[in-house]
Amino acid sequence: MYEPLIRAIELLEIDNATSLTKKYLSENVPVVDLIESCRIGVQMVGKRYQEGEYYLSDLVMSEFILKEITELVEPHLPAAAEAGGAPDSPEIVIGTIEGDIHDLGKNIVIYLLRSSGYKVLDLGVDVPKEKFVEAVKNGTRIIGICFLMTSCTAVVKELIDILERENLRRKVTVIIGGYAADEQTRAYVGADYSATNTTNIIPLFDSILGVKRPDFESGKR
Ligand code: B12
Repeated sequence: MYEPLIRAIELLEIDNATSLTKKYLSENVPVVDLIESCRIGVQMVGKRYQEGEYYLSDLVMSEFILKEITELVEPHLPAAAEAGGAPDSPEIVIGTIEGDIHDLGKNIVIYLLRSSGYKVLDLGVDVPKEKFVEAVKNGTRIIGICFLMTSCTAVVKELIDILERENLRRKVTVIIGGYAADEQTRAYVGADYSATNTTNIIPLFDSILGVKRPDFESGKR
């Protein structure tokens, strides 16, 4: 990972963070590693906020920095056609669960999936669980549920319980992602997979959908 970038984000040094990003992009570093460094940097901001050192305005600043960086990185993601990934893949439905409005990570996941050839429907933020259930009824084989607020764990569990009750659970692969979606939570809510960092996202979807992609194995992206 890129320590100077992690540190610049942690210290909310926007100019430093964007110029480091430009430098790394000009050196053709793997985009996924760059984004993962941003995730770690912003996580450090969250830690300082939790410890009372940073304020809400600092969280907002980290959001701003991450948006600037995403704009710089986006043109460096391959177009879906070049990625040669999964042209016949089923549509993946992703949203941030009700009660949660965090979407930076979700949006990054969607960029990465689309640029790897996957079809993704973005349900947005604060999405009622019924919307996910409806998507499964409409034939979606994969749903991705984003949540960073631990208070949303119960809602995600309720959603998966509804899928069980309505005999829909076996028809769909459920992936949870975001700060609150660790392995322990995955086991508790009854999801199939959890994804809390950038590097394993595309390999995870590729393995679920049986897509072989030599680029990732060679670390090119
Ligand atoms: C930026 C930020 C904000 C921004 C959000 C901007 C936005 N548009 O998203 C703002 C300022 C608006 C905000 C608001 C709040 N926040 Co906030 N926020 C953060 C912060 C610092 C970073 C989140 C982030 O964007 N990370 C960067 C991205 C890239 O990482 P990521 O989301 O984890 O996503 C990656 C992976 O997890 C994964 N992934 C994510 N989603 C998905 C989905 C799928 C399907 C898959 C496969 C993978 C995947 O891939 C991504 C790429 O790497 C976190 C700290 C943290 N540790 O997460 C706190 C944090 C999440 N916030 C927190 C809090 C408390 C709040 C507020 C309640 C504050 C307040 N008092 O109002 C409100 C929440 C309102 C609400 N109801 O949702 C707490 C939550 C505590 C908890 N345990 O519940 C945290 C953890 C800070 C802390 N340590 O206290 N926040």
